Amino acid sequence: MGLTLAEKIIKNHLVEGEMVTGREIGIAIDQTLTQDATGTMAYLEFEAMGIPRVKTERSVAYIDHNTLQTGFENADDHRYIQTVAKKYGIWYSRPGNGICHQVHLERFGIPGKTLLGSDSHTPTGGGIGMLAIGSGGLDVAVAMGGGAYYIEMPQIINIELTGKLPPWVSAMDIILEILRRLTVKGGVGKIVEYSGPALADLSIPERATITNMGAELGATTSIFPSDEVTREFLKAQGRESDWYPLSADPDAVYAEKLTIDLSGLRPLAACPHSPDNVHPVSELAHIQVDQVCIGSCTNSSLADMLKVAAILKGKTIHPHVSLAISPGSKQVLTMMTEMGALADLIAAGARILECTCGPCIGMGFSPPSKGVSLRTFNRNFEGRSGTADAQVYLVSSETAAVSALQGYISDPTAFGRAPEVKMPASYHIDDSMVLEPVPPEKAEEVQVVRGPNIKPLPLAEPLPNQLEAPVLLKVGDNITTDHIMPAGAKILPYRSNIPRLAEFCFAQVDSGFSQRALEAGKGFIIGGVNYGQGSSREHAALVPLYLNIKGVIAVSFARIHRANLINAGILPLTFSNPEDYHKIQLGDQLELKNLLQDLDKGEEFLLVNKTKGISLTLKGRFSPRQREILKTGGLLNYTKAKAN
Ligand code: MIC
Ligand code: SF4
Repeated sequence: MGLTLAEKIIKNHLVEGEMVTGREIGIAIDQTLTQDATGTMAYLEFEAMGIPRVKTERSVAYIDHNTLQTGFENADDHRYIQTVAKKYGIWYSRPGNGICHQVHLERFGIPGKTLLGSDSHTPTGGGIGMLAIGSGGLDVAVAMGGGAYYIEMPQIINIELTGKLPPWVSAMDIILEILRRLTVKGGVGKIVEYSGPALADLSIPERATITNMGAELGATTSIFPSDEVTREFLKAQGRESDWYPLSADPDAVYAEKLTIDLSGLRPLAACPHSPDNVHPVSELAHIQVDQVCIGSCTNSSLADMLKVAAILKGKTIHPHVSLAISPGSKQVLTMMTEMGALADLIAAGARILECTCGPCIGMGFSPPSKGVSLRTFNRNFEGRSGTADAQVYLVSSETAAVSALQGYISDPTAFGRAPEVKMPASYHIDDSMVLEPVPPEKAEEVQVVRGPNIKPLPLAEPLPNQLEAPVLLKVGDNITTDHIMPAGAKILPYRSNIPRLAEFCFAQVDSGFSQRALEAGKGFIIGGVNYGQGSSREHAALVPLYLNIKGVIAVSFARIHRANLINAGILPLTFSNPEDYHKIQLGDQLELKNLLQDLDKGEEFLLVNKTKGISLTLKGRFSPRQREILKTGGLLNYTKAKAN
């Protein structure tokens, strides 16, 4: 029986377990990436492990998220990351060099390699045939130390792309169509593998848009074959020697198969407040637009910028629209400058932002009250833009640019001839903004500089056998990590200061939660379906840990967040019968009587709701390794205990 593309890479990197769907496997990690909003924590964790140097082939620390620097906090974190990187063997991509996923694709990604990143959009690397996975910072720290990365062997599903994209329809519309069909839970426990005749016409930036936003499906990762298109891209990046051909065997077996005829696609938009709330742009044409943002790790390539510039050239954006453009990298910005596109954008009225995440994570450029914001980004969760009542729509660069001119959400197919942009045969290559670490023998000389905002890590305690605690919060379905631990310009400066960050935990959902939890001293959270979807931020587990949360009981969990809870020593359990969700209320006193025995015995846990006088069965499918992690009090304690 033949192998799928993902199975081939997993097989080559398998260090533990069997490639049987649902079983835990350990894979060796070749490359890691961090960004600054998760990086400080990841490097503090790496330092705590006491390993003198990273053991990966390449680890890169990017500064791209927290760049507003409205106080000393972000700048201190950057300096900490710069010094820690220099000392421990990590390449440091300076602020200004670009968004981690864009730069990694351009300069470091290699087909067939594994990449683990402390950012949920790490699967962007799947665009060039890497097995690129997002995780919490602690998993990245362990991988930097040479440890394997553990996941449940995903199902591999195939999406075959046929036909040809019509004019004005783009890769963003392909992934929006997939989100429309599969929803934000459709990819959970799965790897999405792309194939089909249409791939010959899909450039690497287009493929990367699709793999990037595969994160919104909840997928473990998404991957394209490494073919001639990949070779051309790497050649244009001066890295043809990194190319390696990779594809699935012709007789590979997939768990599911879906075919999408690109010829039938139309411009689409994800409407507020979920990336899977997808509708044709033509049906939204009456909606007036207040702001348009073009960029983010989803659509900030040179091709995007050139297309937008061609659409705006010689025109001025609509009087009631504010347009922000954040190019994905220094390479993109340099080339759009050299090619004249930047001047066209400025002339049309665009506000040029840094090559960073910017508005995507609420780092500035928040919309006005009740404002409609059209963004080429990947997430439109409520409040994420920094404006609680903003209405955010996710669209392609083409739809965004045309709408910026019209002042209304506009279907670009009604806008005349689509722009044709020709990509250069070679990109502008200048890696001078990526700093090399010192050789191991010089590491002693490097002083790691810590600012006053960097506070110690919270550490979990081993699980007790009897756990009695009240329900401190009950939430509904599809709770995102942006609900649990909001981002944005006001809160992000405290990513390395858990006690301060804790004040904002669940702030939009229940402003009293944080104080209540601190006072209670221990407690449970009750969640619905897909609890913890969205980002990889381990702060959404570390802060609840600091706030004494011992367990989260939900109908189901998103993959990365569940792993982060276990890593933090917090018990994630699900209801055996989803209807039991209704049998627990805020304030109920819950008891897990034989926790350790239940944990060792199997998958069932007995929960007594003392307030209601009823018993329920809960489920927790844990691998032997995860049981040990929970018993030892989190992955950091477990890793240290193992090393000793
Ligand atoms: C995001 O898009 O939500 C982020 C900000 O990039 C996060 C990481 C973080 O919270 O720092 C992610 O996607 O993992
Ligand atoms: Fe940055 Fe937005 Fe991409 Fe997250 S999704 S890495 S915040 S650009």
